[in-house]
Amino acid sequence: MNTPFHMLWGSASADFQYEGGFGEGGRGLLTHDIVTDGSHEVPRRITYRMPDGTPGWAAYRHSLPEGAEGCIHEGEYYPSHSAADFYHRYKEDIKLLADMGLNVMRFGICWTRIFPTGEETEPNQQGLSFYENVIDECLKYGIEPMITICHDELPLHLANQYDGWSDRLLIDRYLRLCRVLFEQFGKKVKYWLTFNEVNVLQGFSHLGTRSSDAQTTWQAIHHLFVASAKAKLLAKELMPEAMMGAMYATSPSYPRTCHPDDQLAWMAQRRRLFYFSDVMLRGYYPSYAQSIWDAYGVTIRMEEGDEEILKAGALDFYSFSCYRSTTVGREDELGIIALPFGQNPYLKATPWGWPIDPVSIRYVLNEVYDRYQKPIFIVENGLGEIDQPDEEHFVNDTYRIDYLNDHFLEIKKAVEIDHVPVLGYTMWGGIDLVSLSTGEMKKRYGFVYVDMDDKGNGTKNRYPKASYYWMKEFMETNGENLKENRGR
Ligand code: BGP
Repeated sequence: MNTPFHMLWGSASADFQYEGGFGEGGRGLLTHDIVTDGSHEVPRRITYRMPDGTPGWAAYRHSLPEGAEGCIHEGEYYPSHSAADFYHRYKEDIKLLADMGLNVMRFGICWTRIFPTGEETEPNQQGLSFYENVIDECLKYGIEPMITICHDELPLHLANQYDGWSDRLLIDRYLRLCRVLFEQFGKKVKYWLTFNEVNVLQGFSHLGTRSSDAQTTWQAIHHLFVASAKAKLLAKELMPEAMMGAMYATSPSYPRTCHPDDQLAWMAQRRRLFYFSDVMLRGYYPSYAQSIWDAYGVTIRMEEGDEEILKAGALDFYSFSCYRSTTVGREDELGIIALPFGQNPYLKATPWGWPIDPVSIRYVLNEVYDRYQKPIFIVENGLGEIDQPDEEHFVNDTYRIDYLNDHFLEIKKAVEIDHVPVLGYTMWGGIDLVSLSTGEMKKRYGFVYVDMDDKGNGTKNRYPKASYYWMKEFMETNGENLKENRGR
């Protein structure tokens, strides 16, 4: 492949942060459609009503009270409803990516465009046509489409009706979606991700469960594992050439000090993270799993055949997000699956407090390859910053160029010095989109500025930033424009 470091390069997005087109083309309600906007001061919230009709709000990533049903409240702003309007602008956006010379585009399927409640037995043809058009548009420019089957979301009906992934029936509903996608797009799409950031699933908006107690959470995760393994088996039957992976949040952590107990705390934290990929890539629960279940008093209910399915359905490649690094020490409470978030005095941080650590990406690539010896796809990385456009809407984002330059150099070292097989890199939100954690538009990642504010006001017109032209040059010169120590 004649591309920098012989890899694919592109952009990544999630449907509910990017697509919009709410209520169009037969699309049903998603769990993320009931998540409001947020900011530094006002965190995102999920809206619900109690059986007697009383409205309520819960903090995003927390569980809902017993009996509550997620729903939309009049007068609230829900960013997923319009997002960055990819639904209407996909041709323009894909052309912008193609003109940069990019050759892969990762996007998430909106489950409720295909099955509006998740219960239907026949797919919604309008939803399928939309994604077919997106895929064809990519292929027209030689861009490899990469699909995330489920990016953190659920049809709202499945969350309300079955308490999300706590019910094993979700495996069947998810496989219905997989079968339709594989049959419809299997000849055109090679790279598939069964789930996004599997290891940070928690609360109503991710696992879709009302309760976030340990038993419910770990059991729901087991259902996800079985669903992913079954999806892999189905994929091999319907599209033998496909490469199946899942995505894990894999920002590294470092022991806070060289105190031996900090080292042990670090090991426990890494195990909490790799618990997910150990099962999904090796095909069985690691021996340390029992110690985690014991610590929480959890018993995983497995059905006959689950272990064989996990084994046979081990995934083909590892993919991950890596934005920042953290530190971990003996005083940290690990929580069920939460990542600790200690600051590192050696690193600068973004306005959102995310430490900038280019070396971390080389570290993760090596750590993961040592563990699994399977190829790796970097599917999320990038800098969330406050961009200041001039009167022509041009953003001179030199800070983003520094960030990318320094990360790309570390990827190059991982590939060329450490010999890690890296399949590709997709930067998060190549066209600006809504932030997942805060619901803000002002936390921007893109090469392309989208004229829109935190409440969805603006033309939504697209304007290439300085980083757009830098990335284009990176592709054209085969990475020759990288500079040592640019952002240090
Ligand atoms: C990951 C998610 C993405 C994305 C990204 C950046 O966790 O998979 O959906 O949004 O992080 O996070 P944020 O949008 O909160 O800045």
